[in-house]
Amino acid sequence: MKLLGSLNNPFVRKVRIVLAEKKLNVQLDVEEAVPGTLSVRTHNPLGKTPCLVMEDDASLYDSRVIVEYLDTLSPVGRLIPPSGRERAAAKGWEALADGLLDACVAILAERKRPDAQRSRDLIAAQFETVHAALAAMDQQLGEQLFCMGVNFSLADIAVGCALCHLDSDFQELDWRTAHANLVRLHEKLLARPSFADTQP
Ligand SMILES: N[C@@H](CCC(=O)N[C@@H](CS)C(=O)NCC(=O)O)C(=O)O
Repeated sequence: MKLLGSLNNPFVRKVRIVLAEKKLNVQLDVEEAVPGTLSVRTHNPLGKTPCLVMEDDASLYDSRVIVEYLDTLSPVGRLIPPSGRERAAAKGWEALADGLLDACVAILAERKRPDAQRSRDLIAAQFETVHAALAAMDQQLGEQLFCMGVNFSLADIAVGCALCHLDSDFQELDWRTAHANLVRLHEKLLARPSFADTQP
């Protein structure tokens, strides 16, 4: 198997952290992973990464599908609860963190447009989404050790990737002051080898 994706893509990082936590060895292919190019579209018609190319050349996308699959490959460190409300809750955390990242991606894309075409309203609306997601995550986490309570899970990985992305690409955004619970979680996550070894 190989994973198409770049080192600074937060969705790719989520997959890489899952691989590290599951002790699975999958090669990262950065060369073939320029988003929107023909080589990526050959494997993912949406032209996005991450994309996991398997032994028989079949491919999996997007990151949520990939990590769900990877979690089934090894019993080491189960990251997604097997069923029911717990499973839905973990996937809900992931949807929230990924939604925050989608808003970040939209802001960065808009900022790249020429000044005359750039929509300040769109950027403001996406920032509103980022702030609302941060508030929801901080409130849901409360004083728990991890997002799902006492157990580390995919939810923490997704939230950690979102927070790290804010630190790398949105340094002007002070997410720490109003979100003490997330600060505590973030510090704990950075101490894990899977996070430390995948720093962009
Ligand atoms: N929902 C997707 C999001 C992936 C995504 O947005 N990837 C971006 C990079 S951060 C991309 O490849 N964009 C290329 C494009 O839209 O052309 C996932 O979780 O995999």
